[in-house]
Amino acid sequence: FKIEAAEVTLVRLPLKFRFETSFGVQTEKLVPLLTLHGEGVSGLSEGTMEPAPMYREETITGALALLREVFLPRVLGQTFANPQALEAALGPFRGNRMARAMVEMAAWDLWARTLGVPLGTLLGGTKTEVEVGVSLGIQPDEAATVEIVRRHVEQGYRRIKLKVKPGWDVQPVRAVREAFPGIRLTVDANSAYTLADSGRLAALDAYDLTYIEQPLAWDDLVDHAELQRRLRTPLCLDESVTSAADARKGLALGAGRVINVKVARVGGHAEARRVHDVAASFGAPVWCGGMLESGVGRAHNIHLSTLPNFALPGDTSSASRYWETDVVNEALEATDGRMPVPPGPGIGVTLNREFVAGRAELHEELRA
Ligand code: OSB
Ligand code: MG
Repeated sequence: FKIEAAEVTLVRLPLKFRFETSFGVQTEKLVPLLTLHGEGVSGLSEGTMEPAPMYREETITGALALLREVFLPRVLGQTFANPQALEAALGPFRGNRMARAMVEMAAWDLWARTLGVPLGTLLGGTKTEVEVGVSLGIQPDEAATVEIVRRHVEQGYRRIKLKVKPGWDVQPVRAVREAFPGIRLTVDANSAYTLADSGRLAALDAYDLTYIEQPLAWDDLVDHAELQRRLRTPLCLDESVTSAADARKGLALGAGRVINVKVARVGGHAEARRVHDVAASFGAPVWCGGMLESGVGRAHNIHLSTLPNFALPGDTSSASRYWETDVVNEALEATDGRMPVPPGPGIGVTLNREFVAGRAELHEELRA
């Protein structure tokens, strides 16, 4: 397929909830969107880098410059046999995986649409719906935590993940576990702890957590392996895994027993599938993480989650939790913790062009 033109759009969306994590508080989302045009169809993707390098090192400002000056010029006007060939064309570039993923993911959508096949099917997935949980931000107190968990358990979400940080960990977990003895419960620290906190983290062993997500540094595997030796609860790696090679090293070291796969963090769908396969070869389940995506990123996540070793519920909860109005026309809503795969070719959603145009803070068109 030939990539004839590209559009980069930046949209600001107000979040319906206040999302507090160990990084701080978030109340809106800046969404970079990429559309690739070619063969009479277009492919869509969403960048998951943030304005500031808090989660990982990439930023929206940096990504937009890279797309404009390096990555898009490398693919515009070119013809590729398949998305893997496009991935190889970007292969010489180091790091910046979220920015590269924008190009790669839009190419998968474009290619799937030219073939008239759902993206999940093209990736080798078979599910028609995927199990999802919810990621809940830090609440003001234990009563508010139990209350918000109750609301989401009642909606049928298959797993509750609580954000934690030093000084707010055992308290919410104990309160929630006492109120809901049977739920699948996890915590996510977003790298807020060090090995010196291993006693505090070991106290969480008493609450039957499915895993503790990314307790230690964003670029660490070695300390996670030491921590895993001190805990019964499995560790789940998020920030630390940017590739299938990282996944292999992390699982071989014993740095964790579960991997949160975020397609953009690892550079796109082809690498996400390799992470999925590596984890399967270790007998480790993966699940699909989220970055508060709009409907474009959410649809990509759902399609990726149709692969078989996405064996634990992901973070791709209903779009209506996040947005009053989404950037796509289709509703992406879970019922009883099951998210239907949007049918139709590619990622199965279409841009609400009028809404996006009205909200665009930047819009650029590029050609070869
Ligand atoms: O660590 O999984 C994370 C959101 C932004 C950055 C990092 C993370 C998250 C989430 C939210 O946990 C998941 C979602 O609802 O999309
Ligand atoms: Mg995480």
